[in-house]
Formats: sequence, structure tokens, C-alpha cells
Amino acid sequence: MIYDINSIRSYFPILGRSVYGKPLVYLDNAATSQTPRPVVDRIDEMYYAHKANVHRGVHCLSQEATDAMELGREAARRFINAPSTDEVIFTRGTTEGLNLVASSYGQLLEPGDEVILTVMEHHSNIVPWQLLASRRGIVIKVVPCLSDGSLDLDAYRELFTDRTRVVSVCHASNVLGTVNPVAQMSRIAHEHGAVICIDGAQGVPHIRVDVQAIGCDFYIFSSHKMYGPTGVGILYGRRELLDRMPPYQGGGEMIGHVSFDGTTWAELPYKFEAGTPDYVGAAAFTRAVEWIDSIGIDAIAAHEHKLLEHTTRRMIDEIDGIRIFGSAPGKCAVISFLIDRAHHYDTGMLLDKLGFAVRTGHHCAQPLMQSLGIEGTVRASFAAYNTIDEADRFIDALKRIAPLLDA
Ligand code: 7TS
Repeated sequence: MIYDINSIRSYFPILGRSVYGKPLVYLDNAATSQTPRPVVDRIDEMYYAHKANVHRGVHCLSQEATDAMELGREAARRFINAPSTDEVIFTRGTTEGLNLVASSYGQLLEPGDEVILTVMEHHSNIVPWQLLASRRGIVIKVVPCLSDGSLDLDAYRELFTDRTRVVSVCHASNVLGTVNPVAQMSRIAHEHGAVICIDGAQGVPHIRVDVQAIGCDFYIFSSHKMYGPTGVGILYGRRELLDRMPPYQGGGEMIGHVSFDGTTWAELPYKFEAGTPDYVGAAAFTRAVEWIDSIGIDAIAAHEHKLLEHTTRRMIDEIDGIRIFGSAPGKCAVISFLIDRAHHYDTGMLLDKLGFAVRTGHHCAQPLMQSLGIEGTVRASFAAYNTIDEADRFIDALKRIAPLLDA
């Protein structure tokens, strides 16, 4: 099947705009992807025609909004091949999902229990565990990286002790692009009686995810990084664990019965969905999954891989003094780099003036930056709609600004 890039781009009006009089080249997809028309149209439709609070009204509109949200849950279930929608919880995003697991599953841990993280984690998969450590006296251990940015699996194996209870690891690094062997890591965690939580924020937009094939206990991601609306995230958790976990937040809709003598919880997944959810976002999320499915996640991955290879090769061949961080085999389409001793911010600012949106800084991965001995990088990250022509113009722009940075 032909990868019809013009048709794909036509879904994204924003790609036609300019910045500072230059055509926009959007290469900040790891931060957030752009949103195709069917998703935005669905948001409009929900507000114009179906807005009512969910799960609580007898009236028609409330039923429509509830049905639309529940279709979003089913789309999420299908997208990651979760066994049941009872195991699919809507959150505000990856950050909230990780906080939910650390906070709620964390209450089942005892002082001295150990949690394994990796050096390449985003702060949202570090800080919630640190908060737990200060509340419950758990111990955090950290898997280092090898020089190509892949995880040191020998070190991972060696970190397990009879106190290891949880592993929490990103599916893919937002800085290095490294795709971690999460199925293998899940097997190892389970051999040691630990549960494994996967931060899939950078996984789902690029990799076909099957939580049953991976064998993980939790899988967490954000809609806004996969062409969906902001403010919506998904947490998949194995039923048997979710059943044992206390609620994360209390409020409406998460209860069975409330009295001042004691309160019982709602069934899954509602036990973890206190208050009015972003049902508009949940409904529009369905359209994001459908849009990805209409192209095929494998076709998107293959296209992004081409962009990654092409851009990386040209950068290495043509930009003097370029340093790329992360070259693990099978990495996803994220290129973090520095040019000579130029400050990442200066490079990013000059690129911006030429119409290229990239991210600069520590990318919410300060421990990783420390381990690399740098303060930050410039990061270009690709999505389904980026083109080889954009990649070429990006290289040309880098060649143009490199001498300015040297000065
Ligand atoms: N985990 C990873 C691996 C991420 O890349 C991000 C966001 C998050 C968690 C948090 O996701 P959120 O949707 O809850 O904010 N990463 C980035 C980034 O790389 N640039 O901006 C946000």
C-alpha cells in the first residue's frame, strides 16, 4: 500500500501555516503531536450536540455522552489489546496515570520494599516514586544505560533482590529514542515476583502495543501524543491488581455507597475515575485511534523509520561537530543532538526563526542529562505527517546556522 503523505497531511490544517513568514516544519512531536480534523470535528460535535454529564443522567443527552465516552474506552482497549474495558481507566495523561499507580499500588508496599526505575525515565516516572519513597520508606534503584543508549539489561537483572516489588520503565525514551525490551523486562520482573508498569507515552504513537503479548501489569499513555485531544490519558491495569488497589482520588462516581459510617467503592474501572471526566476528550480519542488505524501503525512506524535513518545519516555526514545522543538498534524517530559546543537553546532559537519547531533543554529527564554529562539537547522528533523534504530542509537549516553558532 502506498503511504499517501499528501492525503495524510491534508488532515492537519496547522501544517499549512507559517511562522515568521516561513513554512512551519513541526518536529516537536515527542512533546505533542498535531491533531487531525476528525478529532477536532468530534470535539465540536460533542460540545454542539451531545454535551451532558456522563454516567448519571436518565436523559437522552447524558446517555449519548456516556456512550461516546465508553466507545473511547473500547477504542483504547482495542488499541493496546487489553482483555477488558474494566481494566482501562481514563486519566488526564501519562503523568496522572503514573501518579495513580505510584500512589495507589504504592500503598500496598512496605518500608524497605524496592522499586526499579531506569536512568532514562521522564520526571513523571521518577518524582511520583520519590514522593512514595518519602511517604512509605521504599527504596529506589536505577538501571543505567550503555553507551549507545540502550538499557543495561545485565545491570537490570542484578538490581533484583527479594525486596523488589515494582519495576517502572518507559517503553521508549523521549530523549534517546531507545525502545526498551519491555516483554523481556516483564518476564524478568515476574520471575522475581515484581509487577511492571510501563510508561508508554512515547511507545503508542510509534509502536504496535499489545499489553497481553508484553505481559505487563500496567501500561500508561497520553492521547495528545498520538493525534488525540489533550487532557486525556489511559491507564491499563491488570484487574487482579486494580481490585487490590485503594482508590487514588475520592469523589463522585467512584463510590458504591457513601455513608458517614463507611463508604464502598464502585466497580472497575469507575473506582479510579472520581469526578466528571473529560468525556469530550474521551469521545474524540476514538477518532484518533480510528485515524491511526486508517493508515496503520506499522505503516506509520515504517515511514518514521525512513525519516529517522535519512535524517540521522545526513546529519552525521554533513554537519561538522554534530553529536547525536542515542543510537540503540530499533530506536524510534527521536533525534537528540548538539552541535559542537553551541548551547542547545541558541540552536533551537535559530531553528525557530527559520520555521522549525524543535524542543530544547533537559526534556524532563535531568538524571539522564547528568549521566550524559550535558545540560540539555536539541531534539527533533517525527510523526506520521513529516516528509523527507522537511527532513532535507531541516538539514539545510542546520548547515546554515552551524557557522553562526561557531561564532
Ligand atoms: N513519559 C514520557 C516518556 C514522556 O515523554 C512524557 C512527556 C511523559 C511521560 C508525560 O506525559 P504527559 O502527557 O503527562 O505530559 N514528554 C514530553 C516531552 O518529551 N516533551 O514534552 C513532553
